[in-house]
Amino acid sequence: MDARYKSRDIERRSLDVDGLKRSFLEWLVYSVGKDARAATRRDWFHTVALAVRDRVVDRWMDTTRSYYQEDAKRVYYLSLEFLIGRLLTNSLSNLGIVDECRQALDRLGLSMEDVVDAEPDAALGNGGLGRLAACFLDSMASQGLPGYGYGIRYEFGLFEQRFENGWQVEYPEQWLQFGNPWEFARPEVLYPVQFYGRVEEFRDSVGDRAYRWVDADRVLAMAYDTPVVGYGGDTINTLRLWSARATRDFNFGHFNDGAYMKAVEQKILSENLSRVLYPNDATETGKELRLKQEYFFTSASLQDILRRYLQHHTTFENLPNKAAIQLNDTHPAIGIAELMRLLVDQHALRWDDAWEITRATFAYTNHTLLPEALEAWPVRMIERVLPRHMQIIYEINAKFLNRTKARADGDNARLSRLSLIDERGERRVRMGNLAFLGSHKVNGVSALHTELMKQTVFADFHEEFPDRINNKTNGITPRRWLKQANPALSELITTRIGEGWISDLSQIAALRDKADDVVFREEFRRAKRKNKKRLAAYIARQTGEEVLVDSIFDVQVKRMHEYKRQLLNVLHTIALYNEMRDNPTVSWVPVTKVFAGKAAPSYHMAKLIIKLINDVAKVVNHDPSVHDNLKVVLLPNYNVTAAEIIIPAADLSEQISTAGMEASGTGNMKLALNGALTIGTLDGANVEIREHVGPDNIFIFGMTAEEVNDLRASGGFNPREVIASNPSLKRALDMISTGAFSPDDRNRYHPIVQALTDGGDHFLVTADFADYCRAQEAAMHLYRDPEEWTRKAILNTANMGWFSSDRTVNEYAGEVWDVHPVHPNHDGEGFR
Ligand code: KOT
Repeated sequence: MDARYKSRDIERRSLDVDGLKRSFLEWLVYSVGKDARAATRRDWFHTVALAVRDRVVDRWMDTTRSYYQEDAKRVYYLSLEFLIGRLLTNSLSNLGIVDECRQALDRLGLSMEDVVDAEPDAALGNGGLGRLAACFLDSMASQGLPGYGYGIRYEFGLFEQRFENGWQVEYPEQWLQFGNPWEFARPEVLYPVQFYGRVEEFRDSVGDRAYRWVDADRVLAMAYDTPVVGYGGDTINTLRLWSARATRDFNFGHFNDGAYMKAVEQKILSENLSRVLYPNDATETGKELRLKQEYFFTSASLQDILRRYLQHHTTFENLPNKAAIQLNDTHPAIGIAELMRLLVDQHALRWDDAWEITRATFAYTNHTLLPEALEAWPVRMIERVLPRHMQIIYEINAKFLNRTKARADGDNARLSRLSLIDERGERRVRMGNLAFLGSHKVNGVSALHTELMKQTVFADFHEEFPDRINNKTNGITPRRWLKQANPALSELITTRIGEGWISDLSQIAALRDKADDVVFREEFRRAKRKNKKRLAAYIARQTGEEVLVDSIFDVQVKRMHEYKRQLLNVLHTIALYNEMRDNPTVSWVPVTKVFAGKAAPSYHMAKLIIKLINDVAKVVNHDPSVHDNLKVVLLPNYNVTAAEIIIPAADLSEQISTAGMEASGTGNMKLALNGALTIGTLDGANVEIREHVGPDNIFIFGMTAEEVNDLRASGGFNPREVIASNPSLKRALDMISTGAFSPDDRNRYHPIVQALTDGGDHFLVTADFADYCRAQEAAMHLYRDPEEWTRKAILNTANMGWFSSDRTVNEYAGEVWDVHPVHPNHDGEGFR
C-alpha cells in the first residue's frame, strides 16, 4: 500500500489528542478548504464533525457486515419523525473522546463550546413521538441490537419559533443550509414510488385474477445514511432517511413539445414530498401531501427491507424471522397494504400466505387516544392517490368482517366499529384499525395508556384479539439526558458509584443510600446550582430577564396544548402573584416560572396561551411590589438543545395534563432523572414514576382518569360553580377577562375565559385548580428545608433507573421483535 495513504489511514482512526489535532487541520484545509486564520466557528464544527465521522466509519462497516454475515434478524423502526438534536457531543461522548477533543481544540486555540454551538439542531420531529424514536436509536445501538431507523430527510425541520410582540411567529428551520457533515448521500440507493394512476385487472400465467397499477406518476426515493453511534462505539447502526427526487425521464414529452419550463416545474413539485415536516403534534391535517409523505417513505423503506432480505433468501416465508417492522403510530400504517401489494402483485404470493407473513412482520405502537389525532383518510383520497391500496384495504376488511360476522350473531354496531371503513359521514379509512389488524402485537406507551386503549379505542379489537395489546412504558436515553446534558451531576454520580450506570441505568439505585449523606447532599445541591446558573445566563441571553438562582425553578416545557394545561400553571402563577402583592411582609419562597414550547401554527388557542404567558410575564416581572419573589419566563424556540440546558436546572417538574389524556410523557422522566421533584396528575407514566420514586417524593394532585371519565359522563360539571366558590381562581380569571394583562386589548383573552366557563372547561382546569394550589404550597413549603428537598431530589434520581430507554427497547426486543444483540467483529485495525 502507498505509504502516504497508509499513514493517513491510521490518522483517520487515532483517538489521542495529537492525532485528533492533526486530523482537524487536515480536514479544515483539504475538505472545508480554509486555513486556520480564516475559519469560522461553523467551519470548525464541520471540520471536527468530519474528523469524528472518520472514526466511526470502520466500525459502522464492521457492524453492517456482521449483521449481513450472521443473517441476523433486524428490526426496522418506521417513523415519520426523528427528533435527534445535535450529534457532535453525542458522538464524542459515545466514542469516549470528549476530553481528547476538547484538548485538541484547546491546542488550536478554540473552545469546544463554541464549536459545539455551531451545530444546528436536527429537528425532524414535533415532540414526544419523534424524540422517543431518537432515544430508541441510541438505545438499540448501545444494546448491540440490529436496529435501523427509516424516515424522511425533511429539508425544513420543525419551524423556528420567535416571539414578536409576545405572539408566536414561525420561521423556516433550514438545518441543511450549510450542509450536514453526519450524513452520507447514497445516490445509488434509489427506489421508485408511485402515485395516482389506475388498476388493471388481468389473468396471470395460471389463469388467476391478478392486478397491476398502471399510468401512475413516479417519484424516486433517494437514501441518506447517518451512522448511529452506540455507547462504547462497538455497534454503529444506520438511520436511513429518504429524499424525493424527480425521475430522470420526468415528463420527457414536454421537452419534445418545447415546454421545458413546465417540465422543470413538475420536477420541483414532485420533490416537494420531502420538503417540510408537518408541524402538528397529536393532531391530524388530512392533507393529501401528508398522505403522500407517509406512503413515500413507507414504500421506499419496504422495498429496501425486501431487497436486503432477498440477498439471503429466495422465498418469503422466512421474512418474519428476519425482519421486524415497528410502526411508530399509524403514520406508516399504509405499509401493511403496501407489503401485501408487493408480495401479492409483484412476487405472486397467495393472499393468505402474504397476509400471514405481513401480520407476523408488523407491530404497531399507539401514542395517543385523542380523537383528533387518530388518522382517518377519506376513501376518495386514497382511491385517487393509491388506487391499488384502496382495493387491498377493502379486501382485508371484507375477509376480516366475514370471519367476524360468523361469530358475531348480528351485532351490526360492533361490526361497524371493527370495520376499517368509518361509514359515518364521509367514508374514511381508519388507520388505527388497519394497523391493529395487520400487526401481531399492538402496544401503548404507559401502563395507564395501555389499559385505556383496551377500554376505549380498541375495546372491540381487544375482545376479538385478547393477546395482541401489550404495554411498553416509554423510556429515555441516559446518555443524552444525564451524561451529556448534565456533566456536573454525572461526574458526581460516577465518583460515587462508578460509571456502570451509563449503560445500565438500574445501577443508579446505588445512590439511594447517599440521600442520607449530608456531604453528598451538599454536592448534589452544588451540581444543581451550577446548572441553574447556566440556565439563568441562558434566560438572560434569550429574554433579557434576570432571575434568582436561589428561587425554585418551576419548569413546564413541552408542546403547547390545552390538554397539557399550561393554563392551569398560568392561573396558579396569577394567584401566587396576587397573594404576594396582598402580603408583602411575608417572607415568600422566591419562584421562577419557566415555560417553553411551540404551538402548532394553526392552533389558535395554543397561540393565544403563548401570548397570555408573555403578557403575564410582562406585568409580573415589572411589578416592584413582588420584589424579585416571582418571575415568569417563556423561552423561545424550545428544542432538544434548549431542553439539554433547561432540564438539568429544574427544581420542580410540571406534569399536569388532564388525567387520561397524556399517553406517557417523556419529559417527566428526563426531569425526575435530573433530580427535579414532579408536581403532577395521575396521568401517563406519572403513575409509574410515583411507584418508582415513592409517593412521599412526588406531589400528586387532581382527579384520576376514572374520575375524569365519570364526571364527563355525568355531564354534570359546571365550571361556573367551581369558580364562584374559589375566590383566588375567580380573581385570577377576572383579571384575565378584564384586561389586567392586556390593557392594549382588553378582550384579547375572551376565548380563553369562554373556554373555561361557558365552554364547559373540557380539560377540567378549574376542577383541578384548588388541589393544584395545595400541591404547589406543599412544594414551596418543602423548598424551605433544603436538606429535605435535596434528600427527595436524590431519591428521584436514584429511583428513575427503570425509565431508561435501554429497558424499553430490551422489552420490545424480547416480547415483540424477537431480535437479539449481535457483537460486531472488529478484527481489522479498529480502535481499542
Ligand atoms: C400522534 C399522531 C400524530 C402526531 C403526533 C402524535 C403523537 C405524539 N402522539 N403521541 N405523541 C406523544 O408521544 C410520546 C411518546 O410516546 C408520549 O410520551 C406523549 O404522551 C404523546 O403525546
